[in-house]
Amino acid sequence: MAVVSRGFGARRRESDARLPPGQYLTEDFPVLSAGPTPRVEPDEWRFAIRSEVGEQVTWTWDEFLALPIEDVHTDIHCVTRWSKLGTSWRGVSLDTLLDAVDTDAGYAMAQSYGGYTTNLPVDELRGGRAWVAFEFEGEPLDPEHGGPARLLVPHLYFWKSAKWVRGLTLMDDDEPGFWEQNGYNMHGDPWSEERYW
Ligand SMILES: Nc1nc2c(c(=O)[nH]1)N[C@H]1C(S)=C(S)[C@@H](COP(=O)(O)O)O[C@H]1N2
Ligand SMILES: [Mo]
Repeated sequence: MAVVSRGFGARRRESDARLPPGQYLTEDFPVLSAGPTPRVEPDEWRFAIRSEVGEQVTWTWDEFLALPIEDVHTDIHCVTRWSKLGTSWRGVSLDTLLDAVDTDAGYAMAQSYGGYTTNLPVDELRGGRAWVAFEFEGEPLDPEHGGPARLLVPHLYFWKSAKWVRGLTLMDDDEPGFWEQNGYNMHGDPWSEERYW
């Protein structure tokens, strides 16, 4: 009995340390979408990065899958206060994608099929911290969770991880995306509870 409760206590302390302030743990994977789920066939899918001077680089689905693919194990945190620990994804690093573009832009607007947008500092997309993910727990990403591909920026609140992402527009000046226009934070760090303005 003592061993069991000590083990449980140790596990709880470990997960508590990984839980940002004001968050609770969930084992589920809630679906949070502002509108209907767009259906995008892989042969219609494109991912495009447009630089601040209007130069554009575009990948088809096959070109995208030919890029270096990374396995990602990470915790995710939604501003509605659920966190999910130890999720597994596969995707292409934003470092790889941004290297294809000549840019000094400080900000990016992620654009999704269906019209969703969210803004992020370009620095937050670099350094092995952001991906365009197309697999979750070893399976193709469900349409409800953003399949065929979504942004994955797990060190920021999950609204920054645009589902059904179709590209980035790079910008010299920051501009608010969909939720940011409605009061969500321009940055969104869960560890300092940057939830709203
Ligand atoms: N295109 C799009 N991406 C989106 C959203 C959305 O409504 N549309 N919701 C965001 C929010 S608020 C969260 S918490 C996560 C939810 O992802 P999930 O549905 O896979 O849990 O997606 C984010 N990305
Ligand atoms: Mo969210």
